Amino acid sequence: MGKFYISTPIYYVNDEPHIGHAYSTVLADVLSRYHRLFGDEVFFSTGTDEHGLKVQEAAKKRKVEPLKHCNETVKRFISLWKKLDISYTKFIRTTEKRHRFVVQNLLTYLYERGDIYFDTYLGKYCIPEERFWTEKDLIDGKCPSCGREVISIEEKNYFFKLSKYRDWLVSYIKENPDFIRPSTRRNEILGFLKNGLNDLCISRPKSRLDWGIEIPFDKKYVTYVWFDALINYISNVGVYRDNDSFQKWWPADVHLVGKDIVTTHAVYWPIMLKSAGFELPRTIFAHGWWLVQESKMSKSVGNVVRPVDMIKKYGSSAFRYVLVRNMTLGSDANFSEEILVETVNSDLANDFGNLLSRLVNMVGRYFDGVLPGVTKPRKADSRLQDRAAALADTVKTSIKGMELNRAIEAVLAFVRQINKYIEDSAPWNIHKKGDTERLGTVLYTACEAFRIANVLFSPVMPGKAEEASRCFGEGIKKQIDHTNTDTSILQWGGLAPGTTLSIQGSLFPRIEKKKEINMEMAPDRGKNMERPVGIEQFQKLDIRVGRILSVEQIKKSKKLYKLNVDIGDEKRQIVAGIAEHYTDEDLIGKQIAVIINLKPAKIMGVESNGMILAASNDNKLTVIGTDREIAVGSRIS
Ligand code: ME8
Repeated sequence: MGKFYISTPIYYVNDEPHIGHAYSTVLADVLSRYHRLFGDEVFFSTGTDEHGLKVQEAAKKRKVEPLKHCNETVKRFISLWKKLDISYTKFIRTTEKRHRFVVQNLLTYLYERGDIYFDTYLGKYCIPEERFWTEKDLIDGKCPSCGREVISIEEKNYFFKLSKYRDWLVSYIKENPDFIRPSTRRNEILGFLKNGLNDLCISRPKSRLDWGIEIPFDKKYVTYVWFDALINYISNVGVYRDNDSFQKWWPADVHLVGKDIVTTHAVYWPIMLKSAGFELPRTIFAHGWWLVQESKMSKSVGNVVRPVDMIKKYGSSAFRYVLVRNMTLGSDANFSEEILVETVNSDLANDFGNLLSRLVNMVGRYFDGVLPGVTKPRKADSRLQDRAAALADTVKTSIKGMELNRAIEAVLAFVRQINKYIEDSAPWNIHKKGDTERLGTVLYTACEAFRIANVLFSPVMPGKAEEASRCFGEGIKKQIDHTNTDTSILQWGGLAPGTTLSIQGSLFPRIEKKKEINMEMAPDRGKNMERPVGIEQFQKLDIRVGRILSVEQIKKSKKLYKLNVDIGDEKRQIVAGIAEHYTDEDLIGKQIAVIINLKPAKIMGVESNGMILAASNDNKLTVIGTDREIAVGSRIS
């Protein structure tokens, strides 16, 4: 039995949790449950980030003390995690005494070791993001991360020597390809480190902000909220306090984060650990962004999705399923209730839920509800059994590779296979012929295959999987328990012939589209097009200077070229419809503008990973390039 330590970010308690928070936490929960299912002992860490200006200001707005504000808001997170069936091991709040003790201990250690020093700071500060920037980081004088105004600040502060560790970090990232995943984020961080690394200001004078952990060697200061927050990952498993636990769990296997906070996790955090003499986490995995109507959720736009509303309408299992099924780990995805309803109706109501009621009904009708046994299995029966065995391995491999939606697709494909097996075997005809032995064999085989599919779906939908398993009796129901690490439940033969089956209504009743969907939330592309684009939306496009290295005509297409384009850190294969406008000689060596963070697509069966920009007029296309040489990979903004 192995062990697996996974963490979510700890969330700010300035507001109630939204779908993004729900997603990261559900994802970590699903991974935790799969690991337990495959026999691992799991530590699943989550919590709340309660210090800093954001929280202080939220409390001020509500005219309550910060701690009171935190105590109230944290309840909304904890209650949501309960509603969402989140099986975390330990919840950490950064205002807890045990955490403060760890942060202060670590600060003292780093200070005594000479990696923290006192200096005057001159910089630009973004209040909402709580981050300092240098002049050259700014975009049009504004915060490069959120696009808002920054203020100039000059003050004395404590600094952490990030710069000292830059070269070490670059080599570490290069030598450990799995340290930052997916590779696009890894390349981003390597790009960020290319231009040097400034030391990090890790204190805030209490005169400006006092809601934080006091710096142990200077009472006039509190700790920068990010420095305090990152430490949660070691403090929740007992560093400095519970050596056995710390030795057992650290280093973490996966820090799951959103792509917004990769720099803090992949630059500050490893250096903090290195300086303190601790091992580094094995992987920092950045998932993509949930968008609503193709845009970022924001209160002012009014498109924030409240997880509590979704759970109330559709239930925890359906909501969890849609979250993990509809986002390829690492890429962005669009959330809409319409898509949710479609997914639930097709995968869960039609394929999965229906199968269960068909099976239980047939056993009811043909065998008085008592599960028959197998006699003389045929090829079709053993094929389904073999597929069940292979399925557990496929799911296991996908989970190890963090390809969650692949795992789900595999289980769903198996469910469809069971449906097909039923159609092909046609138990109703066997019944007419009076071949009870054959009928029993088919129904047992299908029920057992369903049981295995249900077990393999249970990490995604623990609530509904438990409900489904109840049809097969108490013993089977017990299998759907997140503390269960008995892997034998994945083996064929778990159902005992002779068991009485029962059904308690439809597992996933079909959802009537019109009745449930609040139309304001449904996608409305037409309206979207008329809306002006904000700077944040534009900044989401990662446009770089690329150089065309080779050109190849795509077979059977007059218009398409397959290009190999150097974009600095990597080479991309891009399909472009410019074959009628340029010869390969025109293009090779040309510097062009490339959107590099476009979802990969297959065009005429050829993978295209990015898009080159071109202007069109009267059916003529002109590729957009640079008017003088500039380093490949330079950002266009
Ligand atoms: O950044 N789509 O907390 P936070 C997907 N306290 N995930 C999303 C999302 C979206 N639209 N919006 C948020 C902080 N998330 C710090 C973290 S960790 C030591 C400190 C998720 O409340 C995603 O995981 O702003 C993102 O990284 C996190 O919520 C940010 O939560």
